[in-house]
Amino acid sequence: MGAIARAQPNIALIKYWGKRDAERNLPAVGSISITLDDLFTETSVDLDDVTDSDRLSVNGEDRPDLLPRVSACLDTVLGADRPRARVSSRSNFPLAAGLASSASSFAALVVAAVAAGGLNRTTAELASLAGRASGSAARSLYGGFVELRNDADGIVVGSILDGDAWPLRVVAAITEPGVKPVGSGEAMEISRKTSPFYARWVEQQARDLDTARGAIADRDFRRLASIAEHNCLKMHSIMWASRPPMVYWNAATMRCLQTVRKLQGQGADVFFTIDAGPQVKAVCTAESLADVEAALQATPGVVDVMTTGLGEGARLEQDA
Ligand code: 2P0
Repeated sequence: MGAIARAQPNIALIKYWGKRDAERNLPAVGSISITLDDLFTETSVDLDDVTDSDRLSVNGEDRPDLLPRVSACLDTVLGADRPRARVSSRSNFPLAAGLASSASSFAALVVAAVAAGGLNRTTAELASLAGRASGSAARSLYGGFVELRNDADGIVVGSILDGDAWPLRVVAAITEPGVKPVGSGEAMEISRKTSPFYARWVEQQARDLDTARGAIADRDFRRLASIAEHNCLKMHSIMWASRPPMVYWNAATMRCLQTVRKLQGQGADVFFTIDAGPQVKAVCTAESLADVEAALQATPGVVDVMTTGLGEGARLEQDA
């Protein structure tokens, strides 16, 4: 039995940073994201192979180093007595560089694994399963604007607005395509244990979520821009003040922020957000897109620019 699924990454506007339960991978805070369109991960899971161990290939290369997390996810989805699996995954954007590749990878993996195992799961159940593997992956089960909330037992995820209802654009400025030095799961734990700002971050998150939710409901770009930039810079401040400090930015990251500030000064509807990596994502309206793309392309140190709109949630492509 085999299945193929496709999922897109998502970019958090109000960020997930920190875990309340590392064992179950439950986030300490809620988050709000947008699911992207043109970037994707496609994953096939085959359970027919008569092998005694799982196998994983990523973009055509065997990756035994990434296998433990994938096998653990398959155990969660299919049970520990499941057949061994051959997993093959392909993404059309740089991996592990702060472009949310774990979100699209684990969302696609869970959808494909459930189908390959002949199981039926609701989208909410799929989101919880994906969240066990990678917190941000839970959000990639849904399209458009997505909120992940904490509840007593786990997480509740859902779409809060269709992408079509407010078709924003995202321009990702790649400043360094290499793999990041510290993975975000580990970095979150260092932040939780050592950053003097961490407790305040957790305390203030509900307010930031309320503001962003309201701005999205009203399609108020400036209000969303202001809270998203604030929330992003707060998250990075936690990391800068951790011990050891974690600074994901490089000189070009900073130059991109200056580019965005300059565009805002010229009246463009654009704001920046940065995840656990040096890339800058500029979120903008369709009217401002051409100016944003041109300005980021011309920013020294930017090696590539990728533009996308908002897309749909993870889905099954083929079930055999
Ligand atoms: C986010 N990030 O909300 C935040 C902002 C990065 C910065 O979620 O440990 O790979 O696998 O649950 O989902 C990246 O962390 O972390 C992330 P795990 P994940 O998008």
